[in-house]
Amino acid sequence: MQLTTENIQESNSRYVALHQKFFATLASQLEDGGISVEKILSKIRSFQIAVPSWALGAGGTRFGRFGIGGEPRSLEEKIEDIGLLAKLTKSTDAVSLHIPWDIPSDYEAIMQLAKCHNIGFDAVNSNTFQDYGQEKSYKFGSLSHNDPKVREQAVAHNKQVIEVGEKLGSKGLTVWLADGSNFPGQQSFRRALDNTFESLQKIYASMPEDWKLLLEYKPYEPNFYSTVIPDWGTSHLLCRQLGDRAKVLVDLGHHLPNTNIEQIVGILLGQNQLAGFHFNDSKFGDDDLTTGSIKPYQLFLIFLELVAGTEDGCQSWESISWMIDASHNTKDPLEDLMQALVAIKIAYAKSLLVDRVKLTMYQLNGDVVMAQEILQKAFLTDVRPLLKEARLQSGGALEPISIYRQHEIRKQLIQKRGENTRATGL
Ligand code: LRH
Ligand code: MN
Ligand code: MN
Repeated sequence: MQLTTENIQESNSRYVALHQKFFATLASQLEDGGISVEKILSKIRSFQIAVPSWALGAGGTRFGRFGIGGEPRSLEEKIEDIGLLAKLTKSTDAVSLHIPWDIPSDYEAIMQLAKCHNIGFDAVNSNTFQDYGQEKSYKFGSLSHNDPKVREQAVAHNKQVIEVGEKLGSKGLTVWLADGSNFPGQQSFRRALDNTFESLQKIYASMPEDWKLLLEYKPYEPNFYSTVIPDWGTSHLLCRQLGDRAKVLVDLGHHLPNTNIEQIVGILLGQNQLAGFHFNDSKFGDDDLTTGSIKPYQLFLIFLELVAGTEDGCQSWESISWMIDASHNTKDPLEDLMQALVAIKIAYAKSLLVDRVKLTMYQLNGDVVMAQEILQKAFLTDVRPLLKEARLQSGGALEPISIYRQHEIRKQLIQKRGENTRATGL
């Protein structure tokens, strides 16, 4: 299963004439409006979003799982899948590993393979939300557990994850805690948080100097009454006490319905406290739906905060980590990831079109209508020709999903790996 550069060129040749027509029209419109298309293209080209190792197989719900066939059977095959995404989309250059799901058996070999596919290693993720044969159970928590022995085990696991990441060249540890309680009275909120802080301190202390700790929050699930780190405020509180290299990770699905996520992003960025993102979309909760499939306007507003905050010097663009965190019950994960990568870049490109000088002027003048008009003008621009041009310039596919289907990649994967393979993950 290899798509060659020639395959991509052949596919592109079918679409390029039409693309050039659309691109030329948009480019001249934008240039007339004083926007440098080349600057925007270069930003779109260089923006890369990591893919998590657990997004390459079919996810499931507690009611069941429907395999898609040809799912990667090993870390090697996961990297091959991401390599294909990278080749077609030119929008991802890293994998985020989850330990113990993805412990490499041969580090040299795995790094060599990743290099061949132009893939690096993003932040590593620890797992203290499942029992996978470790001595003590995480049924009643991990870093927050009442039993110091369980806490020690969970801290030791995180240290081991750091060691794995160090060998691969990762520069960050992502911690998501499932810890919490299912019923009132089950847990002391304060004791649980104090224990968590103490555990995190030990983990933070064992991180290399050039690493960052990305601390996730989530209001509920798998615990349904309370979660030890339920919101960005609690995550931020812990990060502030831990030190400069601990920052808040925003997973878009980890909010209660209607939360103003763009405001959270703006505030965190303003305080230099934003570690990065887990992109997905959500209708009700942590639905892990394709990024941009439900609330594309919200995603645009989030990117506007990011562009504004970084342009204003609150935090550098490079200091923020970008990753997709989604799970697919009904779609081919590779197609879904292609859709997500496009949706993220669409939101980014649109946010770059916002005339921030005028926006600030209207804000200062209290002109609510015109401020909104500025946002609408950018949001309603069809920026897809810009994304296509950026992909074309980088050697990617003009129509990634079409070429994937034309070459029947999933069918090939099923032939090679089997109908009933199951990727490790959620
Ligand atoms: C928690 C979460 C977290 C990861 C992943 C597997 O809901 O989003 O970011 O560990 O799931
Ligand atoms: Mn997440
Ligand atoms: Mn999640």
